[in-house]
Amino acid sequence: GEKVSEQKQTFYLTTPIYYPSAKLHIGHAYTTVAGDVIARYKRLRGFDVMYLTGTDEHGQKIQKKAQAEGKTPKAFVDEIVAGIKELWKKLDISYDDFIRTTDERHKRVVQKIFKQLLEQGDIYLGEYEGWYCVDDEAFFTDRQVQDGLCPDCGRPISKIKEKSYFFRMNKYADRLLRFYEENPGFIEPESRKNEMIQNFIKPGLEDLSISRTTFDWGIKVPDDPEHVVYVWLDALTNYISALGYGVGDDAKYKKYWPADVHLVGKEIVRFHTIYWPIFLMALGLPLPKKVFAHGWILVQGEKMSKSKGNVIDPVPLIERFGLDAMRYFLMREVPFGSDGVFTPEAFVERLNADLANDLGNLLHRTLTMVEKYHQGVVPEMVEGATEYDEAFRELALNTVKRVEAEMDKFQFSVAATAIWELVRAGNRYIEQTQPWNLAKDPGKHHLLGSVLYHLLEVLRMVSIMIQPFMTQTPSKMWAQLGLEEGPQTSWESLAAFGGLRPGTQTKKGNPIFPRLDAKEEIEAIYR
Ligand code: ME8
Repeated sequence: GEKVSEQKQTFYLTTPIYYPSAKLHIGHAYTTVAGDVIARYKRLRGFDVMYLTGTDEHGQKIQKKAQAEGKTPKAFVDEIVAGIKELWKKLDISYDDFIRTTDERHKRVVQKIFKQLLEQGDIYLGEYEGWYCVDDEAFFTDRQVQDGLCPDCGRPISKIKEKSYFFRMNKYADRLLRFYEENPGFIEPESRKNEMIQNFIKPGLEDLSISRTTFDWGIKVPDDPEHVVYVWLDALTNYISALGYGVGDDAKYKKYWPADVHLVGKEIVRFHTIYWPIFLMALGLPLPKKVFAHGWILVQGEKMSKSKGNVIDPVPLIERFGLDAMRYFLMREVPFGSDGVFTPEAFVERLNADLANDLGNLLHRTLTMVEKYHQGVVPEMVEGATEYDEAFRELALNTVKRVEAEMDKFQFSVAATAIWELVRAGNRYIEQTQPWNLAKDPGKHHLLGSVLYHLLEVLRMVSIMIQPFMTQTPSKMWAQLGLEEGPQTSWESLAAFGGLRPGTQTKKGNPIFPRLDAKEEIEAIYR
């Protein structure tokens, strides 16, 4: 048999499954890139990663949209899902599986779960009366609805009355509170937890309506085909149906569940930290280790959303500025957990400052000097060549530690900032050591070589650390630094300073991030 100690530690993470009701925008890209950054980082650290994304395809809204376009719901979603997969390809998203709620593998699990919960008495048949917003696929109480308008999107909302299956939520409220207490890291950021407790759990959880008879684009309730399962029980189950839970081959379920983290936008944290844990408790299954709620990307002060028509499409930005620029900006600009604003000005400014001036410049300057002063060959490092070396080396090694700590906390923007502090220190080190002056004195040639070595080695370390964020730049840097992917580009090689082998032939190329004409580029984005 296998030895447990030789098995890799697993890491299972998920994004929300998105509604394929329209083309996705930069907000969806934000969550999915963040997930990809985690997935890539964990793989680099030796984990056996399972990264899941997908689509939430049922419901009245999609049925109506399809009808309006004269298509069957399935044909309608198939087209959008194909576009979503294209987008993830353009963003280099390394997902391991893509679950669709229309997949047979998913439907079977939802029906099985429904049946079990009904037999157990957690679900009962009753009557639902209330407000339902088709656009948000959400139900609201009388108190929440004013002037017949949806409290979320502001559109007219209708009152409906129909037979419905209900889930007895409140039965699990105390257990849920105890779980929060015993698992302090379950909801992040912490402020979201208090919101859940004060606004939803403490006032008492209402029984949750989990079926509908007013439309039929959904998973049929077993033995009562007039009903389709209402969206959240269907949607949330994706996180285990994708692993084969409960039907046939459940090897993946056994291997990866419970999830290490569900990434979600803050507007759906309630469903993930109240409904989902309660469904799992009722099923007697372990709960996910963490739900991380990130903030919103705002445009002109408002949440970007399909219904407001203020969405930004990432594709033209990728095409004009490059994939790595897009990924870097998304992860660097906004602290994960807070809201952030997208503006063309900030975008172009960030690319010019961090990518062209800092990183691109450091690589290009360094390789130009190595070519000019050392025939393009990596020199030897000598101890104590300049008074700046030790601090520079220490900063490099400390940066590795900081990046590791921040990545483990999903603080991507802090991790990226730490890497860029090192890059800027590299440019400063050039000013401090003035290699061009050392070059004038033949007796100092070994000192000059050592300075260049420090710069090249830091560039190597940076190229390794940026891998989760950037998927194209590291190999471009390696080509110029004369490195091949392998031990010298592994995360483990960051443990000590000096992994770069003297004698390696570098190969200077064009600047990897040319400076942008800010005015022209900003205007181009506005167009
Ligand atoms: O809610 N800023 O799907 P959805 C940041 N199907 N993130 C944003 C964003 C923005 N402006 N806009 C969207 C659903 N997102 C359900 C989920 S899960 C079992 C079911 C991201 O298509 C963010 O992750 O409306 C948000 O939670 C998600 O897209 C909502 O996607």
